[in-house]
Amino acid sequence: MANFNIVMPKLGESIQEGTITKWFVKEGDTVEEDDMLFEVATDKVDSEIPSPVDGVIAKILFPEDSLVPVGEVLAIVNLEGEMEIDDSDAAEMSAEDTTSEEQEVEKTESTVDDSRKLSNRFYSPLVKTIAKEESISLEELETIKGSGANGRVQKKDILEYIKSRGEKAAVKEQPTQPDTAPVVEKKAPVPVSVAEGDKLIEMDRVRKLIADHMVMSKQVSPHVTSVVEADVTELVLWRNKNKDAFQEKYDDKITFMPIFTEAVAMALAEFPLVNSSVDGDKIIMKKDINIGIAVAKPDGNLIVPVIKNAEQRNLVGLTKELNRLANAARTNKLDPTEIQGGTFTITNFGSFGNIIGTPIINQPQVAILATGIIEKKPAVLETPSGDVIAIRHKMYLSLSYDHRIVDGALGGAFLRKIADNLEQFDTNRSI
Ligand code: CO6
Repeated sequence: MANFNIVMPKLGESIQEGTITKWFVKEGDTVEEDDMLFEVATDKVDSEIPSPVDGVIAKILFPEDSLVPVGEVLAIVNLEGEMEIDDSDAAEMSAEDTTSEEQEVEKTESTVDDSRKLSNRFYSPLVKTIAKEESISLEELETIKGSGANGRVQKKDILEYIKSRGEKAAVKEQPTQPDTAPVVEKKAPVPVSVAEGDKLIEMDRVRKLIADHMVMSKQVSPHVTSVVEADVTELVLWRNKNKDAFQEKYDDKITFMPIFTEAVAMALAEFPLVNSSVDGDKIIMKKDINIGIAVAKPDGNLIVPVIKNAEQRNLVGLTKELNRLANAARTNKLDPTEIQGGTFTITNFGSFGNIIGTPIINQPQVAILATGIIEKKPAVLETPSGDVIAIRHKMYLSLSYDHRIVDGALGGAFLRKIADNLEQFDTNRSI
């Protein structure tokens, strides 16, 4: 019987497991290639996974909310449209379908690779690798209580076991390398009373991640925010004049964001200390200029895809990449690599008609720019024949920066440079 195993995909270099947050199919459903099967969430990103084949869902092996290692079989699709499956088929296909990297893990495994001989429990390659690294014997592994389907030992189970084993034994260990991720002390929450009629909303996983990330950033970096006003009349007139032609020529819309991004990339090249991260007592000045763009998602959450090497792209390239990433972000189609490696972030408060904002730094970066709404305003212009009042397009730009390494002089000069780049936009540019 021809079965095809659907396995947990590898969603990024460092990602070893994912949580199935939603099944779009159930056992017995007929699927066609590219029909969405399930949604998977990792620490980095959520993705919807399509079926690579046509067939019938013969078996779903993990329910929603299961945390599953990469390469593990999640479901079996019968390619001949039958519902019955034979367990030996599944086991066979499962072994064949593991990636070569995982097969390598299995091959090099010596401490626990005979797991099936002692009991019927199955251990994933990830669990076996951790067991090996921690010198946990098969007998010891058998004693760990598993929280997965059918009592399967998951990564969190073995990690918890290792932690409690360490505490019990009170072993004095050699100090390890300091973790570069900032350690944040959790404060006791302020007690909250719930009155009749109040509505309780459980935060979803991404909201919790955002909340933790924001609290961590405020605790790690002393934030300072500076603000400038920029007269962007020339670039607004240029954009409005070229908007339709751009759409026609490149089949894409040009907004102000790519122009802001270009101005920021140019300024970062001149002020490389703003394009840095802090690691303990060291400053890591980044070679690449990778600009993250905060994108508001329809579900109310926020994600920051990254335009890599922004300083090497022209306005057309920045526009296309920004639109592509924003669309992928809104439809949960971002690849995890597309939200990694940012060295600076821009958040457009103008999207909500706001004039100004004090954004929170996206760690481990050291600065973030907020762009306010462009508005027409009366302004005083100095001319050879005296001052005049004119209607100009103006906006506020605010920069929050990490005072550990960026002082007011640097932060202020960098911010002014962005404003200058926008004010000096070359209106003779062709698209
Ligand atoms: N001024 C004037 N007009 C604007 C502005 C400003 N600042 N921003 C957008 N627009 C206009 C834009 O030009 C479009 O008009 P037309 O071109 O004439 O059609 C229109 O508003 C809609 O723009 P759209 O949002 O579609 O595209 P844009 O390229 O400007 O922005 C985006 C792309 C992905 C940034 C945006 O869609 C978005 O998601 N914005 C929300 C960003 C956000 O949530 N920020 C707060 C997050 S909290 O910062 C935070 C990181 C943490 C600390």
